[in-house]
Amino acid sequence: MKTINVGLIGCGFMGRTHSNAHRRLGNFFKLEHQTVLKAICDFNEEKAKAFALTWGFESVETDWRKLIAREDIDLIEIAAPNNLHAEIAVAAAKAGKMIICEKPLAMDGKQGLAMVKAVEKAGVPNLVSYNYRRIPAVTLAKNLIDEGRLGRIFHYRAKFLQDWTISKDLPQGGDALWRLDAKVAGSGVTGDLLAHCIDTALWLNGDMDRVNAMTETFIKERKHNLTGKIEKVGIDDACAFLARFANGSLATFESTRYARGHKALYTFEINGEHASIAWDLHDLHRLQYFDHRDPGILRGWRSIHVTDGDHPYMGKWWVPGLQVGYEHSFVHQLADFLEGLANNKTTGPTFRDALATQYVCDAVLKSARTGRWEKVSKIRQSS
Ligand code: SOE
Repeated sequence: MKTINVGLIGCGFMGRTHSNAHRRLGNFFKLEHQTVLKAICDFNEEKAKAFALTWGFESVETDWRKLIAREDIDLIEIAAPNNLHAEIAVAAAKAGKMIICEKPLAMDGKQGLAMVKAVEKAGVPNLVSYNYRRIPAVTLAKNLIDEGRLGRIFHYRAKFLQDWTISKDLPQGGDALWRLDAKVAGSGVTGDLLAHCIDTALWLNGDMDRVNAMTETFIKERKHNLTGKIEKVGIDDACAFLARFANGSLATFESTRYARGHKALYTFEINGEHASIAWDLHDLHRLQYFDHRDPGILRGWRSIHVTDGDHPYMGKWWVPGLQVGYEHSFVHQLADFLEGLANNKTTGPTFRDALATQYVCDAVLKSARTGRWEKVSKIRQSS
């Protein structure tokens, strides 16, 4: 068995999802490679030490440059805030490290392109953590579409709704709330939530050509945790956009952190000539499927409980009927990445694939500013 030594940067929520994936992986997936949690890196040493104890990292670093310079590290995982992704990834690529980077790839397409060039020049395996692709029901949707069961696609509809920033007393910036600080996050719901919807959509439905968007910042000023001052809010609290795909289908996307009652309601529905599918993160182990070719008296929406051994990934877990959850999507992502290494196959979404998502986000934010339809810059997909 080959060993891959992991250096993880960032011990927030995403650092936990990545660490948990490494801990679960070997117990459930028989792979050629095994990963070792070699080092955790965070500028806050106390936090990093506590994290190392909880998750079993062998060592602690407080400077990501030192981590990248270590010869005993093979894979760098970037779970740090968005404004650090590019600098870390480019340095890691130059040092010849494999990279798994949290989403969104970068602050904007320009940074993203530099990252793609760096990993491709270095020839290092790379992956961006758009984890929802690896929910078994979503992978099943991909398989059904690729088999042609839906026929020509007419409509794609996606939403990602949350409600955690409604209070005007919530500050912006700092450790837990950097997602509200435009200088650190790049954008609001567009990069944080719609990026997930866009990644899934490009994967399931192909290239997007044009978008027409509107955004809103409902609370214009918030106290900044780092300066203690009331500062302008630069992120989009809500975003809705129309899109046209290259395959001729029409789409609507919506995301907000102001949908009272919704915590992480990611949903999509796709309507094709023969069949439709729908999925809902709050009921993530089910795929809704309607097939017009069923005999008339039996025609109706089926709710497929995606827990059978022949459903994607499910043969690795428990027994039919018993479901898995959010955290398993990170285990699946890691398993696919390592399987790709073993078989010399590229596993998406690569940096190049994630740049396509970044370009859609850029076009969405541009359209919200100009009030016009905007073209999406093109990049060749790798998967
Ligand atoms: C934000 O609340 C967030 O944690 C995103 O950053 C994640 O990417 C998403 O999966 C859940 O919501």
